[in-house]
Amino acid sequence: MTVKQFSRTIIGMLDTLKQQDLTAWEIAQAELSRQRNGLEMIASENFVSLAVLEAASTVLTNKYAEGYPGKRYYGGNQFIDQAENLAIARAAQLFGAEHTNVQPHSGSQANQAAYLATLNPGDTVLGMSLACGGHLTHGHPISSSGKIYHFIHYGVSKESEQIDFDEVKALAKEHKPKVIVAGASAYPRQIDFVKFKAISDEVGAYLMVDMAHIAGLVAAKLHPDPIPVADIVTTTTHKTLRGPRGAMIFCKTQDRLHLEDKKNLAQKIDSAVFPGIQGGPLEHIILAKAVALQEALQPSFAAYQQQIITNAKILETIFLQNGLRLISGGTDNHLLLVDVTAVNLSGKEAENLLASCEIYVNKNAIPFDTRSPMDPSGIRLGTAALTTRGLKETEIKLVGEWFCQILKNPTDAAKHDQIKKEIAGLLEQFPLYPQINS
Ligand code: DSN
Repeated sequence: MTVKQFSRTIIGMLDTLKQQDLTAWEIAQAELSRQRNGLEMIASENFVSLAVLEAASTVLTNKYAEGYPGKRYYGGNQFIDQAENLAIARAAQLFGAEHTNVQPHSGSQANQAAYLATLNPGDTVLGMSLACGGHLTHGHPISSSGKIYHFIHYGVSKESEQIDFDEVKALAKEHKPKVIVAGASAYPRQIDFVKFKAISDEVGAYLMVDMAHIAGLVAAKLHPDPIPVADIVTTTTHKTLRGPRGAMIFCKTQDRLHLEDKKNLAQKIDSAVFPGIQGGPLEHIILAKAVALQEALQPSFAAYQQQIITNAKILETIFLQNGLRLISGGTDNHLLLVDVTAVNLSGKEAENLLASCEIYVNKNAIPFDTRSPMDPSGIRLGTAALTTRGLKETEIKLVGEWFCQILKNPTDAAKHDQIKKEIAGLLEQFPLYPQINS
C-alpha cells in the first residue's frame, strides 16, 4: 500500500467515526491536537508510526485466539497465527532471545506473569524500590506483586544516587530471594546486568530484568543487553521501542534452577501469560508489535536511538548550566530526573507549570525524597518522543533553554506566553501525523 492510499484509510476511518459518533471523534481529535501542539517529554511515551497505528486498528481486534500459534481454543486462527508468528520471529531477530512471548497486554501483566512462572505466594524477591527509581510492580505494597510475594528492596547510594551493588549483594545474601529483579522506571544511568547475574548466581536466584524503559536502546546496542544474561526479561513495547501500547516477555528455554520440572522456563512463562493471568490476546496489537519490530530492525532505528541519547545529553548540559540538580549528576540513557526543589518548586508545581506552557513531563519522587509521592521533589522527563518528532541538537537546545526559563521564572506570564509562541513555531516545522485530517 502506498503512503497516499494508507493515509486515505486512516482519514476514512476517522471520518466514519466522526459521522457515527461525534463525541468520541472530538475526544480523539482533541488528544491529537494536544499531542501535536505540545512538547511531549514524558519519559515513557512516544509516537508510533502511521503503519503501527493502522495495524492496531485492523479487524484482528475481532478475533478470539486464546492459546498460542498452532494450539488455539477457537477455529479460524490461521491468519492470527501468522500475525503472532511474525511478531515472535521479528522480536527474536531483534533481541535474540531463546523464547519470546508477545501476548502480554501491558508491562504490569508481563511482570505479573514472570512472577507467576517462577514464584509461589509468599516467596521472597529482591527488587528496586519505587522510591529510588523502581516500579510499582517491583513489589510495592499497593501492587499485587507486593501483596502476593515477600519483596525486599534495594535502592541507590546516597552519595552517587546510583545502584549500590554492595547493598544488593548484602540483601541477597541475607534474604536469599528466589528472584532478583533488575530494571527501573526512573533511573537515568546504565544498569550493569552482569553484576546482577553474578549476585543471582551466588544466592541461587533467578534474574529477571524489566527493560521497559530502555528496550529501544538495547535493541540498538546502546545499552548493555540483559537478554544473554537474565533468565527472564520483560519489556513494554511503547516506550523507547516505539511500538503500540503492550508488552513482551523473553526468556531462556531451560529453567536452570529446576531442571527436573516437567515444564521448562519457556513453557512456564507461556502458561503464566495464558491461562495464568490473561485470556484472549489482543491480536491487532500483536500485529502492530510486529510492524514496530520490523521498523526497529532497520538501520535508521539505531540512528534514532543514538539521537535520543544525544538529545538527553544536551538537556543534561543545559540543565546543569542553569543550576538545576540532576539525580546522579546526569544521564546515560533517554531520561533525566530533576530535583526541582533546587529552583524552589515542588514536582507537582513544576509539572503543572510546564504543562501550562505545553511541555509535558511527570512529577516523580527522587531518591530519599522527603516530600509525598503526590507532590514529590522531582520531575522525570525523556527525549524519545521529541526525537521521533524529528528534533535534533539545534532544536533540543532551544527546548532545554525554554524549559529552564520557565522553571526559573514561574510567575512571569509574559515570558511564558513568549515561550509558548516559540514552541508553536518550532513544532510547526515538525508536524505530527500530517496525513490525519483535523
Ligand atoms: N508508567 C510507566 C512509566 O511511566 O514509566 C511505567 O509503568
